[in-house]
Amino acid sequence: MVQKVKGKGIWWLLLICFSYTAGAQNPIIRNQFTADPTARVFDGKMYLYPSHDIPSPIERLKTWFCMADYHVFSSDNLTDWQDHGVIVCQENVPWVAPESYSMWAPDCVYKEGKYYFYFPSVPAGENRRGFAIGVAVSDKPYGPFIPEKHPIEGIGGIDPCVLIDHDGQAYIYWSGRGMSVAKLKDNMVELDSEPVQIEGLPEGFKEGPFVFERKGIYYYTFPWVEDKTEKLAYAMGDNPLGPFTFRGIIMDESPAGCWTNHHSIVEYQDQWYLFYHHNDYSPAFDKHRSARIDSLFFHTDGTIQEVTPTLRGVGVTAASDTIHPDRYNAVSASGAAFDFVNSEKPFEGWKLTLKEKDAWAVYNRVHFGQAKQKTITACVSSATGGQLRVQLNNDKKTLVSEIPIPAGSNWAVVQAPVIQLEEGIQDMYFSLISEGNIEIDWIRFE
Ligand code: FUB
Repeated sequence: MVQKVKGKGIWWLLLICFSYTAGAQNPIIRNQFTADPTARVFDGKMYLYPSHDIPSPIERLKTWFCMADYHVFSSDNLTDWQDHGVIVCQENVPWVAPESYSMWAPDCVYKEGKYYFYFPSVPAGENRRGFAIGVAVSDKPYGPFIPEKHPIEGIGGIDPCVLIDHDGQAYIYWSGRGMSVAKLKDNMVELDSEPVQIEGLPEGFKEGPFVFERKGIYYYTFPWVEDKTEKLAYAMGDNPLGPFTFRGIIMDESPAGCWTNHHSIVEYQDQWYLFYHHNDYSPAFDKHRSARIDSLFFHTDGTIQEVTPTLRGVGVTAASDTIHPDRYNAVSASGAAFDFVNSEKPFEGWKLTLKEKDAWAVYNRVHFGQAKQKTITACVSSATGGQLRVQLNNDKKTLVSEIPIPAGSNWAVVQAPVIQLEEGIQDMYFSLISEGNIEIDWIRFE
């Protein structure tokens, strides 16, 4: 239904809102669960190899992890992600137990023209117990991947991570029965040394190793339970085989209680990023997780600055794209909150509620180009009606627009003229300047 209403320089365009899916904010993949995100840069493009949580079709896993396959995603800007579809599934791996639904955290590396995708799962066979780690090989980072017939001999465990050192030697790290490492042969599918335990790590449950090198320092990073749930922690060393020296926390426990975290750390276009997961789309069940990204910085001595998880994530949002203020950088101490638009359908995303006068939210990095936008469009809902002020969050608090929100019981798309803008990338400040209670799904500029 579309209804146009005109009044006082404001155009109202009332209709049922469509839920737009834009990238750039956390979580980054918005139509399926994506856990254990391993990010790798191949040919100047970011590829994401997560595991794929699904609601369990079998009783045994109804309250546990359940994963049948892997998708791969890619992005040039960390904002728009392309889903290349399923690259490996439990049915097409000869050694995996059918219906084990245990395609856990993977990794993928490139060596001499081939992409090697490493993944743990449960092997078939009556006497087989626990997890093994297999490999699938492709000519392209997005497949098709051909699985090896057997898992890697000599590994029992989960969460593979492969580091290829400057001399071409590859190392495989995994967890399960301790935290292990071994050399890989040139063929990348067999061990070339006996597994050894990583030395120098703190006591407590650990899994999900991710190892990378920067400026001659090897970083051994891992989820670690020091208290109640997993933190991301790290140790530093000067050899891929260790020993490592424990250096502290990369990301603290989730305040929302998601028990696992699992990550990767990668440099892209001169910026380091932490990929990790959180149960954004499934607050009541933490085995349905979603990949996130935040920027990561090093101190001058090479230690890692602790990362605070954000809703805003990374990347720049085009002013013409849908801006979701519910993925804010900051909000007022009271009167502002986010919630699902439709709690029955979490993938429809969130809304921002401003529920008292002067409640506000800040959303950073919107690109206005030459600032020629004339109209602001917002998808809003308000039982009371209210007045939304939109400003740039600069020293002058440039007034971009004021949008009267009509009282009503449905979502409505409203438009108002742009008063003033500035060129380039700007931070936005949204506030309720009247009494009332308004909800905002998205905003964009034309
Ligand atoms: O996704 C299943 C398991 O949960 C992973 O293998 C662990 O690292 C944890 O994230």
